[in-house]
Amino acid sequence: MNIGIVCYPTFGGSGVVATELGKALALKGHRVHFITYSQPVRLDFFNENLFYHEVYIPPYPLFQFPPYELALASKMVDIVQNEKLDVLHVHYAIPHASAAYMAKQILITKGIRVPVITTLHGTDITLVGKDASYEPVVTFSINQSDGVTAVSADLRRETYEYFAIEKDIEVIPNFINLERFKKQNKSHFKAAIAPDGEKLLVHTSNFRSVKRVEDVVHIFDGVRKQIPAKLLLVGDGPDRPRIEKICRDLGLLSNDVRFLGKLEAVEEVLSIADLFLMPSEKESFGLAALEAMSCEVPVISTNAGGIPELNVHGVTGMVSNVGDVADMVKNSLYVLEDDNLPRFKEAARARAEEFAVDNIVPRYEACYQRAIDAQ
Ligand code: GMT
Repeated sequence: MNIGIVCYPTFGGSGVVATELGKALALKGHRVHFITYSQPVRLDFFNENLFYHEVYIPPYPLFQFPPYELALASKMVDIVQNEKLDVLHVHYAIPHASAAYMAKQILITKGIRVPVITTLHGTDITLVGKDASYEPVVTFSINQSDGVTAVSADLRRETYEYFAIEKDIEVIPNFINLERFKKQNKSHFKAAIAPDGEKLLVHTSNFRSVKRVEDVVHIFDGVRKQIPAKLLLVGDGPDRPRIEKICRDLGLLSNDVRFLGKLEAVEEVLSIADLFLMPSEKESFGLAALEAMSCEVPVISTNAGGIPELNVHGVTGMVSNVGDVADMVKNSLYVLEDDNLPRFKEAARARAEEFAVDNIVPRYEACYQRAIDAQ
């Protein structure tokens, strides 16, 4: 197939899933055309089936808000027409689904029909999309898509609850490259970070309020009062100054809590981790937790959104109510016990294997084929 993938090119989960999907499809022989405003961060290898088309917005002083959606729709028209795309797959409803609808209508006037698949990733529904500023456009463009997928059953449920959706929504969960995300021998790194055998707790996120990074710090503080431990924080975002202040107020030194920033090779940090913390307020799936589990790291999480569809309580980690820091401290200490940790680690990897790229990607291919056949 000739497939167009539209996504955010950033570190965010939807961009990562879209890029990894494109790479996997290209390895299977499909021609994949990425359409976005800069090179996707995970588009890090060359393959004869991969193409990247940059959306350019010519600057003009009149524009207080550059019309990205129009430039994107125009680029989609161009690429569908000239590269003879069979299907357009847009990741994250806003503004990709409505831009795709516009492109599709323009293409019809040229006698070209292309099906549009929209994948809902989470905040496009649970936070941003619900807002009255966007809701009518989100509802309309989901209903106009030829195929709709959501990354968890919970996100599917929430989409039906908050929007008047007439379409079937297929659940296709996030997936993982088990070869890249596997425990590597990084003992020198571990010895440098935790020279006295301290337990290593890790969190990765975009440091937005929905991730509740302050809970990460408080959980760590509770754990280290009981056992020697260190915390590694990967990622960056608007809450970071606030989190740094909380650390200082708690008397946590830079040796106890390390801010590692936006690391590319997160699997190297996960390879030395004992526990992954995900105390999110909302989380449609929890790709970061899946990456950790694939590296044999058990997960302490909330029961928000789709997380329990991934993290099995008492097996791959433990789940608690949002904000229940005391319970997450108790659970962390339980999982970290010598008698428990090995079985949690083993179960985490085994669970991650269920989400292997080879199990999930064929479901997207089938979804494309159905939409193409229905044209
Ligand atoms: O987690 C984020 O804030 C980034 C966000 C995104 O839209 O890129 O991630 C969402 O999509 C991921 C991939 O499908 C999911 O694994 C994340 O759970 C989801 N984030 C939220 O729902 C908050």
